[in-house]
Amino acid sequence: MGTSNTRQEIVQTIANLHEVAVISHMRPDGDAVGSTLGLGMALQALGKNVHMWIEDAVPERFAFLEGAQLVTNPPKTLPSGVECLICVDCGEPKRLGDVGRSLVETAPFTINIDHHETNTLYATMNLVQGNAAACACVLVPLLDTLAVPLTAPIATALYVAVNTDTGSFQFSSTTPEVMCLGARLIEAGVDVGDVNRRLYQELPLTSFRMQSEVLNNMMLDSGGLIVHYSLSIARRQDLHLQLQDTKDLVDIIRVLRGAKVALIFEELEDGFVRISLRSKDPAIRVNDIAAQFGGGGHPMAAGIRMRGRLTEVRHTVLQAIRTVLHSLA
Ligand SMILES: [Mn+2]
Repeated sequence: MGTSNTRQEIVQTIANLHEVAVISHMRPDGDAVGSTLGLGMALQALGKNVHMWIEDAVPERFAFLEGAQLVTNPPKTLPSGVECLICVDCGEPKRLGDVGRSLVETAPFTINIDHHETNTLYATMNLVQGNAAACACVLVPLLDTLAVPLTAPIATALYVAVNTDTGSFQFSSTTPEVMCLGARLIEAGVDVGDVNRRLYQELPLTSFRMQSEVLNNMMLDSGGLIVHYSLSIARRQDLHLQLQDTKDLVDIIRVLRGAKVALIFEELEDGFVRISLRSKDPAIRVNDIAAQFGGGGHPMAAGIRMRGRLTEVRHTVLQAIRTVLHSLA
């Protein structure tokens, strides 16, 4: 367990670096991609040699961002010139993927900038704000202290990060400060209409097939307090879906009236089941439930990767949620 550092300490360290790598978590969401690009392009603007790495490909949905093609898979070993590995939006090294985790272990110096309250402070220097709505919200004041001008491409990447991590500025994490930050990014040149059209109004046909599958086959539990859907390998193959197509499924069922917890169970090829959890009740902290099974995340949005058969894993996790619901009743 490392120590927490001040923004000023992090800035002084970053200012003296010449070659850095910015890395974020696998299966990247908007905050992972936007924070990687926003920080990466800002450090480039300061004249640094910058690598940007994410273990899985940048999702199609975020490919419009300027600089998105600069984000590549991390190399197996750290290039010799890289003085520091900066991890963004990543609560623990294993979320970077196997390659990223080994890079954290071997890098001469690491910096961890994040907003997961479960962050393990795994880096040499750590700047973690567990109450921040997105990692990008931690980055903007950092970039200000670094005196990097917010260009339109940098602002757009950071805007996508904040927009997606707050559910389009809808979650309770959307404080006055978050709205002010959004306003600043728009002032810096974000084309709000264009960004939102690309993020939310350009869904591929496969996404519609997936949505209809989920709506037709979702299950209710505990009198509708829990809504869940399971995707087996066989079913995914029948539907001709890639893994990436299943990412935001939990948001489709989360909106059911009366539901307090929504889950997606997804059978993986390697004998694991991937579970996405969402809570709609602050009294039900799904990251605490996820932690019982080696997972983590935020109180209202968490994930688990658990070994076992789909039906058994589902039974075990649903039982844990019923227990929590029962304790609150
Ligand atoms: Mn995030």
